[in-house]
Amino acid sequence: MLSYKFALEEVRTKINILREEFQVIHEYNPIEHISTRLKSPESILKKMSKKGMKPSFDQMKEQIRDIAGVRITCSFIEDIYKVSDLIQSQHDITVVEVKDYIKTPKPNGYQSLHLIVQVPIFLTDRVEVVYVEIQIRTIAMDFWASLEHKIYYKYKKQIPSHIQDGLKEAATQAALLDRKMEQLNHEINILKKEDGEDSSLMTPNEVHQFLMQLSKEED
Ligand code: 0O2
Repeated sequence: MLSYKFALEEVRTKINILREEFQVIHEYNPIEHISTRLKSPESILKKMSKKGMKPSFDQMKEQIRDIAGVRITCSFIEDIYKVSDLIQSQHDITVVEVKDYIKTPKPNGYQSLHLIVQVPIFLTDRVEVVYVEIQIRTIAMDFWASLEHKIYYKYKKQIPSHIQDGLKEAATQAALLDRKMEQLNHEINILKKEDGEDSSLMTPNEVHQFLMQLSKEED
């Protein structure tokens, strides 16, 4: 578990650097909150048995890819994709899989962008490559997922259909709220530009383009 703990620390540091750099360049912070968690051994074993896997260490390392989990809560949906691009462009991160539950929400309404990445951990005698799952979502998506998780995510019996419908409806409302806030933010940004505010600063999009360009030039 130590390697997973180190991997979490490494990814957390990377994200904090991106966050601070954004803040300095644009006086704008696309990340509201970062949290990390290590999956408990009980939860790992449960997941392995659910997947029909034998409890072997090698299989666990290869197939349970969310033992180290990072959750990033962003302000707006567009920030999710910016943060995702910036993480994916880091040289020592290998992106193994992207699960876009925002473009294609789960049938229960769950929305989030998941990146399954590999990060190298430099130990005293070797380099280990460790899987980390990075979940990126808005505050509204996080609100829904956290409460849904509390309400029934791991409920073992059949969920009554009116509760399923209610949660799906709540997910739709959360998605509408995200779109509304994003639209209001765009409108305010246009007004700010018209008023000449922020004229010396780059827009979040320009910052993103600039950082992507820098990372390409480093290649
Ligand atoms: P916990 O308690 O958060 O650790 P796969 O690896 O693709 O075979 P997996 O791992 O279920 O299957 O992948 P998926 O569906 O991308 O889900 C990974 C994690 O996303 C989950 O981890 C949850 O944290 C979160 N998640 C996925 N679906 C839902 C959902 O419907 N509701 C909520 N609240 N969270 C969800 P764990 O291990 O299932 O749970």
